[in-house]
Amino acid sequence: MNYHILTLFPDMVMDGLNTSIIGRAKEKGLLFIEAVNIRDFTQNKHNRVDDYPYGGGAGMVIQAQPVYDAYQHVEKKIGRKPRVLYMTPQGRQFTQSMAEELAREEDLVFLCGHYEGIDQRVLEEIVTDYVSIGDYVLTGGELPAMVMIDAISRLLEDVLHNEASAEFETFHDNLLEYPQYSRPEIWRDKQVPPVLLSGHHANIEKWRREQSIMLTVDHRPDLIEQAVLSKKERIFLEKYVEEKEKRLQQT
Ligand code: 6GU
Repeated sequence: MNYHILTLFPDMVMDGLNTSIIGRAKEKGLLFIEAVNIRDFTQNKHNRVDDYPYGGGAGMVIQAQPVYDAYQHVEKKIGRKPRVLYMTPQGRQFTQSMAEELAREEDLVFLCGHYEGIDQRVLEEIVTDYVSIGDYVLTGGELPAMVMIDAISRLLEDVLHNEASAEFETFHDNLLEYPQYSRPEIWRDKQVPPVLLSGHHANIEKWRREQSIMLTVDHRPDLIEQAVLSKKERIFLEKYVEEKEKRLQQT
C-alpha cells in the first residue's frame, strides 16, 4: 500500500506514523508513506497557500493551485489516477467496512485541509471521496488521515502478524471484544473469572462469546441487530435482553 498525504504539516503526520506497528511496517517495506507539503508547490515568493474568502467571512481559504499541483506531482509519479480522500467533517462517516474496502487499493491520496477550508474548484477537480471520522470538529485533516491510515494498514497482510490479531477484534461478527485478564490472579481483591483458569477451552470460548454479547447489548445496542450468532447464542441474547428489561422495569 502506498499512502500520499497532501498536507501543510508533513512533520505532524510523519512523526505519528513512524511510531509503533505502522512505523515498523514502513521499515519492513510493507507500507510506503509520504507527506507531500502543499507549501512546496506555491508560485509566489512568500510561499503563501491561503487567501481571504470571496464574499467575506472569517478565516482563510487554501488556494486551488498549490493543492492541484501537489496532487499532480503524485499522479505523475504513480502514473495513474488514485482515489483522493478529502478529510472533512462534512464527509461520509469512516467505518470498519470502509477501511476494508480502502485496504484493497494500491495507492491512496489523503487531502488534509486546515483553516476554513480549500477552494471548492480544486475539490471538484481531484477529490473522489469525502470522509469524516466522526461528528466533532477538528482543526485539520491530519489526525483523521492518521486514524484512517492506522485502521487500513492493520488489515494488510503481514502488518500485524503476531503483534495483535486482526481476527479476534472489536467488531468481529459485529460484537464488541470480550474483557481480557493477565497476572496476577487476584489484584485489589478482584479475582480473574475462574473459567479462564480452568483450561477448558470450549467453556472459555463460550464465556467470551457471552461476554461479547452482553457488552454489545449494554454499550452498543445499535450493533446487536447485525451480530453473527449461533442458534444457542441467539437464545442467550434473547434471555439476556429479556432479563435486562425486567431489571429496568423494577427500578
Ligand atoms: Cl475527516 N476532518 C476535519 N478537519 N475535521 C473532522 C473530520 C475530518 N472528522 C471529524 N472532524
